[in-house]
Amino acid sequence: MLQSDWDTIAAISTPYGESGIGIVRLSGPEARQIASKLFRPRYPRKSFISHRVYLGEIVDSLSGAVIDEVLLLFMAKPKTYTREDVLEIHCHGGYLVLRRVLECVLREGARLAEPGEFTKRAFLNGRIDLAQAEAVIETIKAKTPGGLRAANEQLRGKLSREVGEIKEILLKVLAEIEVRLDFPEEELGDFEANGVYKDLERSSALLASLASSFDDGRVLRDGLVAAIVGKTNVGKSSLLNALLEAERAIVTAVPGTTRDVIEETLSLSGLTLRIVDTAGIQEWRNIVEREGIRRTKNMIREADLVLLVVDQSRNLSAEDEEIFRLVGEKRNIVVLNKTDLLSRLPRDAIKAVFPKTPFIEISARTGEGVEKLRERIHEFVVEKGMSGLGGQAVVMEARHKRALEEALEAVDRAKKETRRDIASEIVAMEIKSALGKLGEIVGETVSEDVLDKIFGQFCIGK
Ligand SMILES: Nc1nc2c(ncn2[C@@H]2O[C@H](COP(=O)(O)OP(=O)(O)OP(=O)(O)O)[C@@H](O)[C@H]2O)c(=O)[nH]1
Ligand SMILES: [Mg+2]
Repeated sequence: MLQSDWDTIAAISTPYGESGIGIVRLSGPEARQIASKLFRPRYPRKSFISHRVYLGEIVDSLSGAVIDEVLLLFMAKPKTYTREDVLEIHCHGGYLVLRRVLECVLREGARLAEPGEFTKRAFLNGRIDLAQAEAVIETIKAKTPGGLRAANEQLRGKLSREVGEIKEILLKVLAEIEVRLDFPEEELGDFEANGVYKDLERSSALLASLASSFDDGRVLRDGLVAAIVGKTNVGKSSLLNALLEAERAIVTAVPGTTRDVIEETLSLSGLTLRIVDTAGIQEWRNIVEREGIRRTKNMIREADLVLLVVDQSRNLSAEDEEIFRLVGEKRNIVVLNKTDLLSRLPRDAIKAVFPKTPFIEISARTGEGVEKLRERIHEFVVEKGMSGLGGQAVVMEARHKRALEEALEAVDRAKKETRRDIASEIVAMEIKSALGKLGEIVGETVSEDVLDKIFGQFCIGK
């Protein structure tokens, strides 16, 4: 569709509720005309100069009533968010005011925008690619400083550039192969074939590393998860409270106090750490407890870090051992709790199970050692968080990860095939398929329903 065929869309771009300012935004060919019908400038003028702000009133064209005093910002295409004429009416941020301004705008011929339609136009008009459009959602929805930074990098085109570099390599390879397919009688030599293989190897490595950055992306966006696990009554909930410095979880001397999973967040070095307190495990044969074991197992699997709590005032029991087994190789910190009580736990017994894991002695009751534990957790968070920032782009969307993996599979199949026959239709086909997958990320080759799904996640007015 040509840009000139598009209608003018309008929406309230600020959240509903009471606020100092609220904005009604318009985009499209009629924006300027609609404004001139509704807007009465304080200082009369014939036309709007682009990227200027005007003071005046919005007047209901039916009743002639003044709705609000506003600032009007007009931005002429193409230097706008959508690359169309864009108009912003900054009025007072009351729901009724905004509603009435919007109604007037719609009456003058604008259409209510669909969710994400402004950004969709920015994409369709070529101002941003699809990965950048998705970064707009990530930016709006970011809940952690790290997630915001990663979204910002993507918005500025970091991922798109890296995908573009891989595409360049693949296009070069494809050209090489197509020459051989077109001129089978020419002797093009083995040396070239070698180059093709190397290029495929390089793109395969780049694809693999980009795809695997999705884990870092998840950490940046959602924060790290630390699960507190251990048998009943060792002081898991007490530890959660000590870390949060708040009485969040119920603590009692009765084993089995915590029944459900409790989650709280702690902010460390710009990253969010979600701490999860779990139900302790006891009496293994009991049916309910078997459910407890299953849940603990899942928690351990999903966690980035396990805080394994052991009561050092008692010797190890079968339950402790079972939990050690569940934790296995998972990254963990062993927390020996209740140091205010007499020690009955030989430290060697812990070392024997976790020779490489550091252990920290604390008393959740007196607070002794808790700061040290917090430092340990902090080190872990920093180490994890840093791996996801700087250097390579971080993949934030599951959609991108899937496309990268599929491209990788195609490249690997092509690689295998080149070993047998460099001038092969199959190699060319696989490379084309990989290029198609990469095109999906930036939106060159993407279906209408994928677009609908992506822009449907936006809020109205963005
Ligand atoms: N002396 C001493 N008692 C502690 C310490 N930490 C916890 N406790 C006590 O141990 C008991 C159990 O504490 P919780 O924090 O409820 O233990 P939990 O591991 O969450 O227990 P469940 O939820 O039942 O699995 C309570 O009576 C706490 O007061 C500590 O450092 N020293
Ligand atoms: Mg508890």
